[in-house]
Amino acid sequence: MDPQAQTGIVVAVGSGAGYVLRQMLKWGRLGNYPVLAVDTDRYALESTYAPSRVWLTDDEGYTGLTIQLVPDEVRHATYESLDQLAAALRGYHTAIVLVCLGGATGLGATPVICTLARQLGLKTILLATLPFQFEGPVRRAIAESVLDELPPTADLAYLLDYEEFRQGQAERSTIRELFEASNAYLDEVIRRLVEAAEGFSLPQRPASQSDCSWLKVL
Ligand SMILES: Nc1nc2c(ncn2[C@@H]2O[C@H](COP(=O)(O)OP(=O)(O)OP(=O)(O)O)[C@@H](O)[C@H]2O)c(=O)[nH]1
Ligand SMILES: [Mg+2]
Repeated sequence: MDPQAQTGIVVAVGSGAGYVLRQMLKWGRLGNYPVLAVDTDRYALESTYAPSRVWLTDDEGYTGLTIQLVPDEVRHATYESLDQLAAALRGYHTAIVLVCLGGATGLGATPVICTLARQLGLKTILLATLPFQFEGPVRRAIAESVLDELPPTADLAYLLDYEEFRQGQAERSTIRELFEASNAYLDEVIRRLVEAAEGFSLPQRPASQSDCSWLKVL
């Protein structure tokens, strides 16, 4: 660990995690805690409004132009962006890495980013989500396919299965309400992880105090 490191950083990988981060920044309950957004999708990346952002792309801007990415292309683009990622992560003592699994970017980039963070001496805490059933079997299968290989790239890994989380929501919740509820839940979990990593309380308390029982340790 860097003896100079004063604080950790929250890292959102992929567009799903970026939407969560964007909402968290809007709520402002993290205060000025450092955040980093990482994505292949340039538009989604910019719309997070995160002060620190890394666009995963190769020299030709290839990934940002592709409509349907595959994880191997993303992994390649992540390796191409390693210097930028290292510059964004260096000097922090902890990385709290959020990935919403289901697409190619989170899947391809997260193991590379967690491995890099650990190599740089950051304690690396991974928080991954699994897609809702209504997103279709393909997304879920893609997400589940990395549940063995992803956790060992971090020091500590937590999983939120959206489908289990849905059981705790009102029966007739709309898709929009379910994503909003998961954003609020992840906001709270991340703030608790920050508080645990830092040993201090963030200034703003959440409106609701939901418990962490939907989380699994991987
Ligand atoms: N909490 C929350 N989760 C979301 C939101 N939007 C998407 N997700 C979740 O994020 C998962 C990944 O979504 P994508 O944005 O397609 O994934 P990606 O990592 O950017 O990958 P590609 O776009 O395929 O390169 C989805 O399957 C959803 O479960 C959101 O607004 N809030
Ligand atoms: Mg995306």
